Amino acid sequence: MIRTDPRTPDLFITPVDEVFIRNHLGPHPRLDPETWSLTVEGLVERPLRLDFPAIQGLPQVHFTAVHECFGNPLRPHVPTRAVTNLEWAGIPLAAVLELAGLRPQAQHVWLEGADSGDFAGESGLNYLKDLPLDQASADVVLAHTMNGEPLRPDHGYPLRAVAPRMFGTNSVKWLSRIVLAADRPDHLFTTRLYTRVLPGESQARPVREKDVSSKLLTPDDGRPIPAGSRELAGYAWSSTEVTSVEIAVDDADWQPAVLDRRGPDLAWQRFRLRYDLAPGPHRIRCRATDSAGRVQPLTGDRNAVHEIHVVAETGMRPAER
Ligand SMILES: Nc1nc2c(c(=O)[nH]1)N[C@H]1C(S)=C(S)[C@@H](COP(=O)(O)O)O[C@H]1N2
Ligand SMILES: [Mo]
Repeated sequence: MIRTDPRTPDLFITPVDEVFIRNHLGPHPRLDPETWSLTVEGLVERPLRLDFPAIQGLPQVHFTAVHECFGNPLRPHVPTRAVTNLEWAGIPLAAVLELAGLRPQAQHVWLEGADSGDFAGESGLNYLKDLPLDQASADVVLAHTMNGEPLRPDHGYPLRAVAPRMFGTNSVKWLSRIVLAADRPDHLFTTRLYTRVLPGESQARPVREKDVSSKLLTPDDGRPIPAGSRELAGYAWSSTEVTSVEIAVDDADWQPAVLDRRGPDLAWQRFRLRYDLAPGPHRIRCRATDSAGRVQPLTGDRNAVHEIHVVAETGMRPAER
């Protein structure tokens, strides 16, 4: 099940009830924290089995980050725009790796969930992802809390990985096993699906860092609005900071919107532009650029510019939000 288009689009933090749920394999596991444990194995000095109190005893971190589904891995270029902004709490993966002690050959971190089932014609799969050790130990947090409440069962209770710079697919839910390895695992969700060829490249690479993207949330897509001066607004995000957002109404030129700075967390950034909407139908588009110089393509890829369609009406009472 994927839910998009939150009913409360102006909120900076997405309420848990509005967060999409994306499961690839069978019914999700119902884990009991009394019996659940996390094992850390492979190229480590001291293999570990940590229970939930042991996790809670480690130093905690809190942060806000965009949580975005890449979309259907069988159709990697189709936009789905399933995106939220969430507050997480948990422990840095680095703290667990330090407890276990890394052997010098360790290069990759494998993250495995407790769910299993079938996907895309393959059966008996576990949910498995992998990240390069340096990226994983710099960024990944093992989270037990979403927006100040314990993870709900659908979102990975009692513990999940959160890779804040990366697409949601890397944030393994119901985390049960961490393996340190010299190589990447060959698996449906690591080397066969969730890979793509980026524009201008010839080799497929794994789906990791988020694309530069943006979404118009105000006004409501498809709804009539009063003609006149209106605020056009939404959120932009990327794996790096977004440096500009432009808005185009109908065939007019792109105009720079006012854009909030990102701050220290990997949160989304609000943009807004006052615009005088003449009576009649309008197409409104937004396009973000990030600090790496990446720009949203006009069409043809999963982060293609977002467009909404509204009809501006005269004689309608303004109900500004
Ligand atoms: N164990 C496990 N982890 C998983 C998945 C899954 O199917 N199983 N789906 C992934 C995908 S594709 C996404 S987008 C996010 C969704 O997280 P959410 O359901 O909490 O929003 O979880 C990721 N982690
Ligand atoms: Mo996803």
